[in-house]
Amino acid sequence: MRKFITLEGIEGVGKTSNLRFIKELLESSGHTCVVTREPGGTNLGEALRALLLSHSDENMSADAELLMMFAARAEHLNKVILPALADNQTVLCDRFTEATYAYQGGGRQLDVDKITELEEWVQGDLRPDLTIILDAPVEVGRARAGRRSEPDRIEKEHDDFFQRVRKAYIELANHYPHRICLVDASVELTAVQLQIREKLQEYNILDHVI
Ligand code: Z5A
Repeated sequence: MRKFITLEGIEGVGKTSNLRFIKELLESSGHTCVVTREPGGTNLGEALRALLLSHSDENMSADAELLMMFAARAEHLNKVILPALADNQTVLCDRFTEATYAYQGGGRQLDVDKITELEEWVQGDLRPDLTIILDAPVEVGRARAGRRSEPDRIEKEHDDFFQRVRKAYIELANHYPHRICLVDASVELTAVQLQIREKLQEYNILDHVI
């Protein structure tokens, strides 16, 4: 019954809002869920997250950023994700490696082969059973996020950076349709949640009768 499900998208598209909804749906169909996030999810991961998002090193190199994402991920996999899956629990993760392809590959324009090499090193064969990408125009996500808090180091990037991130996400969904899907997140929350429920059924994570 255990599944590994990740939620992705540009800032402000509603990942946090929809994680709770997905958890409740999964639990109502018998899953025991561990909800976690990247970068983060462990003491070391949260410390790396603070470094990655703070303004203390505005000129952090793109390579250092990439390696810190995977350092946090290695710790997260070993301490949280793999033990939970081994214990037959479903892991629901706010961002994972698809974020690295989108932000460091698309946004920072790093060589995708470097990301693939790190992915294979850190994860081996492990890939999420389903990645839901919440997709919305950059201006929609930014307007929603902007209403809430001051931008962090990555959120301070310009619109063209986020346009590349969004494009990379869409390309990932087109490349791996058997495990990555897009949901239109530009519509109101209940309409987003309806699509998420349908995707969970389509990918056989949820029964069709719930
Ligand atoms: N990052 C990376 O570069 N590489 C990696 O490998 C990884 C991450 C793993 C931290 O991510 C940063 O790390 C992120 C990418 C980078 N930087 N950026 N940008 P994060 O996930 O912690 O932070 P975030 O992307 O900035 O997420 P967020 O701002 O927390 O947004 P969200 O969770 O997607 O949205 P939300 O909080 O659920 O919703 C935002 C607001 O919109 C809120 O007021 C909601 O009530 C509202 N909302 C939500 N849905 C709707 C709808 N449908 N209609 C209207 N209003 C809505």
